[in-house]
Amino acid sequence: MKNNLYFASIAGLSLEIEMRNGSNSEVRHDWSMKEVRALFDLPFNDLLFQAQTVHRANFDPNEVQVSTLLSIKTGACPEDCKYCPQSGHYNTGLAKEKLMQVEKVLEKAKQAKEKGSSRFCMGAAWKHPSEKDMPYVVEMVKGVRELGLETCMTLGMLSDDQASQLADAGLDYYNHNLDTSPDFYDKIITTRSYQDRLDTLQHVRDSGMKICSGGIIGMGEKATDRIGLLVQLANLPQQPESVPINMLVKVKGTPLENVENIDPFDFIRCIAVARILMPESHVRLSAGREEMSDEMQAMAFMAGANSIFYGECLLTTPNPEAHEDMQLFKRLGLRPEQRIEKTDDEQEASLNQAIQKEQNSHRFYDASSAQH
Ligand code: SAM
Ligand code: DTB
Ligand code: SF4
Repeated sequence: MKNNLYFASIAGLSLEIEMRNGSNSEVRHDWSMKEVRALFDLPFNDLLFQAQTVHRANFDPNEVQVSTLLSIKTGACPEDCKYCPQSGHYNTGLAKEKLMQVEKVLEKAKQAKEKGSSRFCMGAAWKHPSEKDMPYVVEMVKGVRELGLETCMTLGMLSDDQASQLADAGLDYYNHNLDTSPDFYDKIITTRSYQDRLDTLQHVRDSGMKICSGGIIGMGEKATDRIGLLVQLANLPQQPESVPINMLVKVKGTPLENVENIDPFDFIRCIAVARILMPESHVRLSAGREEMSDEMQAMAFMAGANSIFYGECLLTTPNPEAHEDMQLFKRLGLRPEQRIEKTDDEQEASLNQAIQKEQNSHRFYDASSAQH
């Protein structure tokens, strides 16, 4: 196996990054703030090259996982997250809605599948689910699974027992974001602690479900807070399988409505560093795409993002229209990642296919062969 060594020297700190061609780069859980700062300080092109190299060692660089979101309970949330249009603490003019009926949720899931989504994410504006709501969300998970979609939920904090109930129902992913660094956290949320979030992630992990956890960039945080967030995520005992990187959607009526815009290149740097720190995770270019140009999104994919939310609405705010995304995919030669049901026989077949693909793979994307 051929190894490549890349050297970078920033502010007196030498970094030696080893890439093994054709195999996964190492997953580490001991990233220091200093090392991650050094990645952020790399010249933009060097950072993107490293991120692309890690991306290509672990994923098909032209495949993007596609998820659709649905708000199953909207607004009047008791939490005070300063970014959130659904918090009951701020007047954002949002129409509140009670928990959606199971049949309605399944109808929406069916539509998402018909549009080409492979995962259906259901979100509720709760501090945590109540016991009376659990049977309904369990029915939703079972129904969406029966449609052949991957399932994800984000319902706030979970107890051990609630995580087990969801895992038993077949929930694949639970989304619970760390949102920002431990230091900046209490400037953004006071009603639930960072430790509460880490505890929920542990309950999700213990139940056997996969974790989706990331954060928001552009809330007025400092560079060191972006580093702090990514270090927290990467150094979890097991890295999240899915890492949503949201760019703040500024909503009128929230305390963050007038926060300064983030430099788009700084946002791309966050994607690239997330890719390098969490080489085997799907990094999702999450909220905020409505404000991004096609070129900025293409750069995010180049930096290692390989998942998006698809469909004209996130939970309560707009997202690009589905046809716009498919046009962008076509222009960039990207393909939606197909869901693979992992029964033993199928898994073996997909493994053989993956090996075949590896044998035939080219290191760089050949645009001329993608014109079909
Ligand atoms: N209520 C649940 C919770 O917070 O755990 C689940 C839903 S909540 C809307 C899920 C995530 O959406 C938040 O953790 C936050 O990272 C993201 N989010 C909410 N409002 C946002 C905004 N205006 N811009 C970007 N991301 C946002
Ligand atoms: C995540 O990290 N981003 C999604 C999902 N997880 C649930 C939510 C984005 C919400 C953006 C604001 C809204 O539409 O209400
Ligand atoms: Fe509630 Fe979630 Fe919004 Fe926070 S982010 S206010 S917990 S819906």
